[in-house]
Amino acid sequence: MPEPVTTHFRACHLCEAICGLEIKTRGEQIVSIKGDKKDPVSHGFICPKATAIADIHTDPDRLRQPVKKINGQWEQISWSEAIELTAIKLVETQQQYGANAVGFYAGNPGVHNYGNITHGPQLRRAVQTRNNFSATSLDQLPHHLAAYSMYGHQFFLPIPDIDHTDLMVIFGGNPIASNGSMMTMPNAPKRIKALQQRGGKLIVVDPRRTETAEVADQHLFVRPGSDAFVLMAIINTLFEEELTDTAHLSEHMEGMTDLREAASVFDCELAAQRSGMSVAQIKGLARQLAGTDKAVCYGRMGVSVQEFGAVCQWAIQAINILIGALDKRGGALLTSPVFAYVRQGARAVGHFNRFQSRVSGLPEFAGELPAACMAEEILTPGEGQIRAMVTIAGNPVISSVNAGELDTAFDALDFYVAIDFYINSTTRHADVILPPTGPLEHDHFDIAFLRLAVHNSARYNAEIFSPEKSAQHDWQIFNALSERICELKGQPFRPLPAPDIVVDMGIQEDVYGYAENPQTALTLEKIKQYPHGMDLGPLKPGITARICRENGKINLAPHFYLEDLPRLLNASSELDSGQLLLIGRRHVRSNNSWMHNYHRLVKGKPRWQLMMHPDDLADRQIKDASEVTIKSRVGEVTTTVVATDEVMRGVVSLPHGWGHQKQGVRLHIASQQQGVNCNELTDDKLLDQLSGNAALNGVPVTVSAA
Ligand SMILES: Nc1nc2c(c(=O)[nH]1)N[C@H]1C(S)=C(S)[C@@H](COP(=O)(O)OP(=O)(O)OC[C@H]3O[C@@H](n4cnc5c(=O)[nH]c(N)nc54)[C@H](O)[C@@H]3O)O[C@H]1N2
Ligand SMILES: Nc1nc2c(c(=O)[nH]1)N[C@H]1C(S)=C(S)[C@@H](COP(=O)(O)OP(=O)(O)OC[C@H]3O[C@@H](n4cnc5c(=O)[nH]c(N)nc54)[C@H](O)[C@@H]3O)O[C@H]1N2
Ligand code: SF4
Ligand SMILES: [Mo]
Repeated sequence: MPEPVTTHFRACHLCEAICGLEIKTRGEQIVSIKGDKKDPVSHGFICPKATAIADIHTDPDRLRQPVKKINGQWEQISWSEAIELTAIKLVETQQQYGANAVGFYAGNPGVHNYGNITHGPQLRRAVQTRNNFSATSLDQLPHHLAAYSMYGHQFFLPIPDIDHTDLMVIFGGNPIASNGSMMTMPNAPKRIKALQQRGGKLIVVDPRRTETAEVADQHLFVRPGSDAFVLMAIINTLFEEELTDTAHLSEHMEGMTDLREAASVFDCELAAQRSGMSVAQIKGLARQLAGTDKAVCYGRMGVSVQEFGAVCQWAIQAINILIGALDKRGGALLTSPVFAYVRQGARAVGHFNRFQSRVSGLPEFAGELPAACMAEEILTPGEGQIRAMVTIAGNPVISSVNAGELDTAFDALDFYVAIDFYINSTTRHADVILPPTGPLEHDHFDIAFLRLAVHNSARYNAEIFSPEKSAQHDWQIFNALSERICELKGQPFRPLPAPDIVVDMGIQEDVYGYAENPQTALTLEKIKQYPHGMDLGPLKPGITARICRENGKINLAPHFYLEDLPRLLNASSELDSGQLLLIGRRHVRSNNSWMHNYHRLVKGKPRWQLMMHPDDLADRQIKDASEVTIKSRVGEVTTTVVATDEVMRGVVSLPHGWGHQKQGVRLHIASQQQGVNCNELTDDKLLDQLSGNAALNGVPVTVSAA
């Protein structure tokens, strides 16, 4: 008798779309992975990455036991030895060189594994260092800075109500490939189609005619890094042409005069000159946004991860406020997740620039320093130099700026422990690797992305496979390490209960819990009764009661944005200089740096090449499909070029996440792929100086025949 087939429902943890999956298993085998048609938000949609979860589960390269490097060779060790060794090394380093001699880097997948969110801070408290880094400052830090300074809470993130809007303007986002970001919207293609079918319009502003631009009603090319001029000119136009509509918020905001004055120097002619867009296009955007009852402006990686990311994200919030989109159906709304979010009455959550990085004086945000300065903090001698690193679910040697220098930096450490289940370009430098359980071996609750979703829902999923007896979840590793570190330091320590208990307590304390209404109160037990997810309805207005600033008002003009505008105005005009600018790109079959080890995702047409405009190639007498060398201030790589007018003139595009060929990487399939690491070109000194966020887009490069 073959074993019976069991059906499980579970959220996909790979990207922000958190699609519902239907996973069938027989014994220890995965029989199929399909979309869960009954999921209240994704309705059965999945992308090609979902089926690769089976490959992660069975991947022979995935570590299942701690390993220690002895004379350059990896040896398996017991969990107790691994925890003891790591705790002692970290504590000794701090005792010898001071608290800040230990650094942390937390990568993206930790946000998709809720035990990292509930228990990660505990390990940071046990260690206590200023040198905390994460992928946030390679990504969405400008969103948090705007949320904190304008609304008083770093997670006060209004989400575009794409399911009800009639006009969406996207600056630098490609949801058809990414499935949305800071906007959990599974099935981007269908949601965009629905918007168009109800007579609405999608406009995309992007230096590349992306997959999203292809389906949009209008695509406007923009020079990388110049969006801030365009956005400020839109604000200026809204004021000049008296197109603002802020009646429903007027009691709840301040700073309008300052905003108006600041924007007044950004006329459309200047913005056109800098961006390559036309005055008519810029004015047209302002007029359409203001003239459409349900309209929303949204900006993502392209406008966050560039030299003026903070100003861009502030300006986008300001535009949504000025056109009356904030807190309106079809505009931008705050979500109502079940687990502890922006609570009514919460005051000033987050902080900024309380301390600065040692070498370059970059600002902290919420206790983290910019990832762009991690290498120099490791390599620059002096008091406070990082001598030991802890990385959690990350691969900065591929994902972070100036990867070559970072590779050198990780090699120079006295001690390095990685909490990760792969030996990748970064973790190959580790002394100890502590591998957590695989994705199907632990339970799942989306703390982060249920907060960012375009439709409210809640979902808890139990583990699908029991892990091996000795295996440890991420949160158990955090508990064990924290406990031993505290013991060695003589600090008090209280272990946290399992993540599901932490979440249950959070739910019960919050708006869906007992505090509000004992009859309808939600608990995790109740949520568990909805295996496909519990539908909590569309996003609703109600922002004003949740503003977290002391005076209860939205600040339209936080001073540091105003102070950053001269930097923008003084920025050199690359459009005139003919400088080539490098941007990134994402593909639906790829996910940052860690999904290239699965045959089903890397097969087919190569997609790691450099894209370049045919006229730019002709100018340099370079042939299509030839090998080219791309150089920046910090490095160079050689790869194949493809001629395409998908990118505008003066712009070249190379995707990130590739380049796994380094010695010692144990990713058998990924290391055979030809793609190069584009972050060997991105520059740690090219930053959004206000927020400290890296500028991974708009990097000046030269391209020549190899
Ligand atoms: N040039 C350029 N660079 C970029 C970007 C870009 O657009 N252009 N994008 C940036 C962005 S937005 C991001 S978010 C970063 C991502 O950068 P990182 O977060 O540094 O890198 P990832 O590739 O996501 O890291 C994946 C690692 O996490 C491990 N992992 C997976 N699941 C788990 C788990 O459950 N527990 C643990 N402990 N480990 C796990 C994997 O084994 C893998 O080694 O890259 C950034 N880098
Ligand atoms: N398939 C897939 N999905 C993913 C990921 C993945 O790696 N693969 N990563 C996930 C993560 S961690 C994130 S953060 C999200 C990111 O989600 P998105 O931001 O939607 O994804 P990107 O493809 O980086 O889109 C950025 C766009 O900005 C454009 N751009 C570059 N520079 C500029 C500029 O100066 N101005 C303007 N206006 N546009 C510019 C690029 O051409 C690109 O189209 O995706 C998530 N989803
Ligand atoms: S879009 Fe793909 S990778 Fe992202 S959650 Fe859905 S199935 Fe998973
Ligand atoms: Mo990201």
